[in-house]
Amino acid sequence: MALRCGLVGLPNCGKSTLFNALTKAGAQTALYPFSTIDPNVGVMEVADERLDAVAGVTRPKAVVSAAIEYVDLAGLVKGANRGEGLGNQFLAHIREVDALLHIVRAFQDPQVPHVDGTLDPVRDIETVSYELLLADLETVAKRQEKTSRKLRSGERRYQGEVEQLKALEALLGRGVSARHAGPEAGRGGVFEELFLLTAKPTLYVVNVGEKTTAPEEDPLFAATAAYAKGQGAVVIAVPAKLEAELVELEPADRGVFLNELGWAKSTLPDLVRRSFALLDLVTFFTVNENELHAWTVPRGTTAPAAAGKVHSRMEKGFIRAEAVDWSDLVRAGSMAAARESGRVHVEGREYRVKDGDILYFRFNP
Ligand SMILES: Nc1nc2c(ncn2[C@@H]2O[C@H](COP(=O)(O)OP(=O)(O)OP(=O)(O)O)[C@@H](O)[C@H]2O)c(=O)[nH]1
Ligand SMILES: [Mg+2]
Repeated sequence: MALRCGLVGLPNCGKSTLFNALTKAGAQTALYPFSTIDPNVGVMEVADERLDAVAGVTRPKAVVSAAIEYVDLAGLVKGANRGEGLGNQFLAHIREVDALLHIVRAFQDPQVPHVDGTLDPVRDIETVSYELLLADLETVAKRQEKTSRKLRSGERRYQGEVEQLKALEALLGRGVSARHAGPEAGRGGVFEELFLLTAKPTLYVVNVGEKTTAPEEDPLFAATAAYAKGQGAVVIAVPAKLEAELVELEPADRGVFLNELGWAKSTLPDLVRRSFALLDLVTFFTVNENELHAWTVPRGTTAPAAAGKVHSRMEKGFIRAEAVDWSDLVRAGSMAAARESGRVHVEGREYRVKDGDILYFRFNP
């Protein structure tokens, strides 16, 4: 499982520009064969200073970072739900991602037309959300038809599903995304089978111009941030074009270029970190003399399931795991020293993997 993030937004808001910046930034050290991936999918390695620290102690021959796949989607337009623009085919692509980066335009550029004529990121968020809501309402309606048929033919157990679908329909009808569903409409039950578009964790990315070096003072960014806050959503300002230019430079020249334009640092590491946080993932590491490898799993994953990420045989034959926090290993200086100081704990099948764990799996091969 590589985490998949889809870039959505109106045409010309800067999705492809940001995509290029993200995936080229990742390509520098990437171990992934880009040529075999769909041109609209790119892999970005996740920089993780814990990996460097552990590698300093364990000296592996290779280090494999965790990765995020970014999917550059076509621009969404009004009426996508009725098949306009790329319509339904496009909506199907959104269904396949784990999370959404919803990009809105806040940059001024007379050369780049805006589909609605003016700059208004909050309006743009609502335009796109409305299309996603319509698509979800259709999904719910289709399922309602099916469920009511079953109910009529006497299968009483579908009564609960009917109630849940009604509650979901009412929620979406009020313009509320499925990810904000309360207990009666969602999670669990039929909710999980619908793969609703508005159920996906969403991060708002405001594409500010390269001149907007203090985004919090920018009225367009501030308005978007206030809107996102009202939804409990995270928002981040990114100068997409500047980031795309930055990755074309030699790493050594980037700092100077940024500082000349008044930016302290690239915004991309923060964007990547937040994409990760959005899905509530934890990272664990495996290490041997050959390789130090970072893996990501949802919070709450048990030790055998984590072992299964590494190899299915490790999950089937799981016996126990030895776990040590990465910082304890670094402080101890070696695995042997960490064991001696009692930092390594033995865990069984019920253990839930913690962020930053280094795990050694014992298994029956
Ligand atoms: N000045 C400026 N121009 C930008 C910025 N970001 C994107 N652009 C320009 O806006 C135009 C559209 O950018 P794209 O990245 O292709 O937009 P998109 O969202 O992928 O558009 P579609 O694929 O048509 O939906 C291009 O000419 C970009 O160079 C920015 O931060 N500043
Ligand atoms: Mg594009």
